[in-house]
Amino acid sequence: MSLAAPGTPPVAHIEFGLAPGATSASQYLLDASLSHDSEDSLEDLQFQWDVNGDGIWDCQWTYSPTFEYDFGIHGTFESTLTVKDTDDMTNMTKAWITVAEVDPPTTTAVVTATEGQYGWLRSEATVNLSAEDSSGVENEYYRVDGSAWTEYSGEFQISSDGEHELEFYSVDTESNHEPAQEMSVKVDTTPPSASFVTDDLDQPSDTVLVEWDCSDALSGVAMVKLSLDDWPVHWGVPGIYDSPGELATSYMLANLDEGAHTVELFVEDYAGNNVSVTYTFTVLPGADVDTWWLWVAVSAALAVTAVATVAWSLRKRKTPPSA
Ligand SMILES: [Ca+2]
Ligand SMILES: [Ca+2]
Ligand SMILES: [Ca+2]
Ligand SMILES: [Ca+2]
Repeated sequence: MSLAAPGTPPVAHIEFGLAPGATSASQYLLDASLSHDSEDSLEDLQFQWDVNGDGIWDCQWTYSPTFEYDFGIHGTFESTLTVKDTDDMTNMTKAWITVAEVDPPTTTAVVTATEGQYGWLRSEATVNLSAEDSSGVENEYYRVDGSAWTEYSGEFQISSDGEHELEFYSVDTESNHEPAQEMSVKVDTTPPSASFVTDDLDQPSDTVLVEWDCSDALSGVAMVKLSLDDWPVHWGVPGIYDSPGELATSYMLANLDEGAHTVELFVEDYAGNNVSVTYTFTVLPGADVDTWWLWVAVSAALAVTAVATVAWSLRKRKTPPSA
């Protein structure tokens, strides 16, 4: 009877460092690739890890010599690696890993611009970022409307009209990444459009219906003011921003004096941009009798006549024929 020559146990070896692409100082890559065995090649060795030193294996036996682990908290951890060869002979080694700090920085964005209502800005927006961290801030990053991330090196501008998405985050000196924050930056530097629909230069009546069109493509029309000869005669506000009401698009001017009059339409959007348009017309001589009232008076007279006629006919029908 002969015994096979006994093999020797493998030699276990640990290397470690931050995992590639780590977003926290506690995300590590452990590497057992320098482990070896006299009889077996690296491919035939199996590995098992207890990275955080709590006495519980953090994985099953695996042929992969690398293992990613996130400690999640700061502290010093006793990491254990066990290596097994094809003879089921094992060996163990340890390493101590210190996670200094895991709290990400906190970044604040300050947007400076001329402000309107409901978050709308009517000027180019200037953005300043500032970040705080107990271990120190390494870098700040930002991007606008999903473009490539840019390293922050001082204030920057968002100038084009529109509802922009600003994102920003910082990384501390321990490689802890702050989750990106989002902020809406709404820029509207374009005034509303406004024009009168009524355009007759001469008006034969002292009652004039003035009609207009107005709109705003970005923040929306917030207010309409109509003035007659510099006196405000009509104010219109649509109300609640999210579900605005209808704005009037006409106004009846009555009892106008003969001669020239100017109406001014002033329209403002929610960002605070405004536009004014004017319309000048002349109430012709002899128009001081309001034709609308004249029409009412004539109609009333006709109605009275009609009622009187009906009453007279009914009365006549009820009268019995004379004997
Ligand atoms: Ca061996
Ligand atoms: Ca463990
Ligand atoms: Ca930190
Ligand atoms: Ca606008």
